[in-house]
Amino acid sequence: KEGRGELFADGNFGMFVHWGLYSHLGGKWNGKTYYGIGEWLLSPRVADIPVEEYKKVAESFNPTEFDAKKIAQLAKDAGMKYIIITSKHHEGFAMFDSEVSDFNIVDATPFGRDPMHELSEACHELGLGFGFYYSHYQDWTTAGGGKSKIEGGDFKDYFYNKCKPQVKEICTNYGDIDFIWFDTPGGMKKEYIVELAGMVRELQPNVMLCSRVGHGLGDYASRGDMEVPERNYEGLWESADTNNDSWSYAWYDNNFKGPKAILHRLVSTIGRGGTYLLNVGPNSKGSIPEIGVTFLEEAGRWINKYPQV
Ligand code: JFZ
Repeated sequence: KEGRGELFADGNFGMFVHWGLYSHLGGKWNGKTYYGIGEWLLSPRVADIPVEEYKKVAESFNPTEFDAKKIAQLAKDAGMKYIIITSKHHEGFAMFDSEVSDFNIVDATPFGRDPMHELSEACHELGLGFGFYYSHYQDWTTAGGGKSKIEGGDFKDYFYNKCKPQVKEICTNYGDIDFIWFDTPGGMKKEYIVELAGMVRELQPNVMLCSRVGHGLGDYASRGDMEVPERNYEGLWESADTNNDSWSYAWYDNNFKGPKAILHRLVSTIGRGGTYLLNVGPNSKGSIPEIGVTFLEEAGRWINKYPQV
């Protein structure tokens, strides 16, 4: 891996990981199951959990089975070239050690470790690329954040007091970063996005930004979710998909794509000139559901059957 964009030219297959407090809940709140995408549980559209109650969920989040080396090795065995993981999703919870907000995995949970640090090291050791998902606009538990459940905040305050400084942290504390996968820019003004993307490029000159950063400032296009595009596109593009139906772990979701389905989608995407970003969802304990692991390994055995030249 030599420089900017190399992973796109050479990679074509990456692992996406959705993991957060929502993974601890797994699609269930107060005994009731909410079907759909697990990471949206807190939203008014789903279980509409009060912010104060949601924050308490962190007190019992203790993913002691999280094994960064195992996840990185799985990606490698599956034939993938890099991992992109949720550092902060719309719920506002930082899955990394943050000085900016206490609502993070090191300060707010009994786990007390920084899994992003562990995973970035594991990827670097295995020669895999590494990147972060960061929800820059939506932050449902911070005043002023996009679609916040807290009334009366100012986006400017959220941007300067949380979003920008946290993005600085993820661009500073984890070595070389290959991707920042910003998402759902919503109504964010161009000036904010210019400022944020500019800071990222200064701190991490080799970073690739996906189009969801907003206002056309990305390096490559991220096509619609969970689908294999039906035609070729110009330029660099990726298709983001998931290995079952939800992005994040949901207890009821056992609809895992088998090895043939994975390979079919991978080959269809690559054959049309794209990169295939396939998501997995570790659970409350930090483990990726076993069936999903087995299917990925099986697909990888076909990919890795012939030595690389
Ligand atoms: C977003 C998130 O809201 C979701 O939770 C997940 O992280 C996913 C990868 O990204 O959802 C989207 C964003 C954009 C589209 C679809 C779902 N889109 O452009 O089709």
